[in-house]
Amino acid sequence: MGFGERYSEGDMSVSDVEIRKAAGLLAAANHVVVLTGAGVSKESGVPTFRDAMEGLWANFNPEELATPQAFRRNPQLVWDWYEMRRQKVDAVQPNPGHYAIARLEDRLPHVTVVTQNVDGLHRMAGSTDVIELHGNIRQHKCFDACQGEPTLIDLGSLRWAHADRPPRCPHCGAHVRPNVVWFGESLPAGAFSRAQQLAETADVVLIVGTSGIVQPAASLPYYAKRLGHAQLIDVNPERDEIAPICDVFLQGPSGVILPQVLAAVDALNKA
Ligand code: BV8
Repeated sequence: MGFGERYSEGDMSVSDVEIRKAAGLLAAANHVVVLTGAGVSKESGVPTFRDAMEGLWANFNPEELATPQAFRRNPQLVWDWYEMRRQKVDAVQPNPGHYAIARLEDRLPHVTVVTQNVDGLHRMAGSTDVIELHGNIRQHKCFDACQGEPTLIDLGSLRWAHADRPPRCPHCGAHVRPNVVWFGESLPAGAFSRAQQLAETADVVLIVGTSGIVQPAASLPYYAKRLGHAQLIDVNPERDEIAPICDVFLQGPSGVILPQVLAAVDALNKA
């Protein structure tokens, strides 16, 4: 869709006025934080966290599997779930929404991506300042953090029998696990505090593809609005928890909406 065409599907439509308002806020901004959730990767083919799980995982609840308790109880089951998701992520590419976010860096002075996603697609799309609040599914670490948190382990350097999965830490023999943040675990040291500091000093926070449910990530827009001076732009096909405090709500898929916003920023910069 070219700039100027309205995005509309069913009862969703985003007017040029809303696109231009969002572009005007971004074009005037010095510091921008882009807060993303699973929805920004949906058009790459990565199911969102709340999408129904399929196949043999259909009977499991992600929020129960993504916990240290589940891993202790059944390490092989949790390992297999992450291996399935990692293989899905390895097979996909960034979508136009990721690329539009990356290209904002060429148009604006300071852009930082703060993502809840573990798929690594923002960096793959070219974003250079990315805070991965919940870790990265392509990395692995020792479950006991025997050399400090995180004790990262190169899976390629290990040899183990498939039947004995998950593999064992070469230092201490504990299980190897994905380097992601599970429910009930603290976020990587410094990641959230930097994200919070950036949110409180941002001129604009662009919120893309998050239900606004998972804490503490979901608090960042509130910090930006109440402790800072940020204008908030929300991009989501559905009205999420954060939409009510936002200055602009662009209802639609980010892979369609964000390229239109980028085109509108360029049109303003040319004017
Ligand atoms: C913490 C990595 C402090 C793993 C994830 C009891 C004890 C301890 C803590 C808690 C507790 N009860 C509650 C909590 C807090 C808990 C929490 O928030 N729970 C929720 C369920 C209420 N948080 C934590 O535990 C956090 N840690 O609090 O530490 C602490 C420490 C110790 C003891 C006490 C306290 C850790 C949270 C991190 C969990 N790990 N990921 C993995 O991926 O397997 S979170 C996981 O959920 C994903 O990262 C994902 O990003 C996130 C879900 O959020 P979203 O990204 O928003 O995804 P969702 O599916 O919800 O929404 C997608 C959206 O996209 C939708 O709105 C949809 O409309 C939209 N969409 C769809 N298509 C598109 C689209 N948008 C744009 N374009 C499209 N095309």
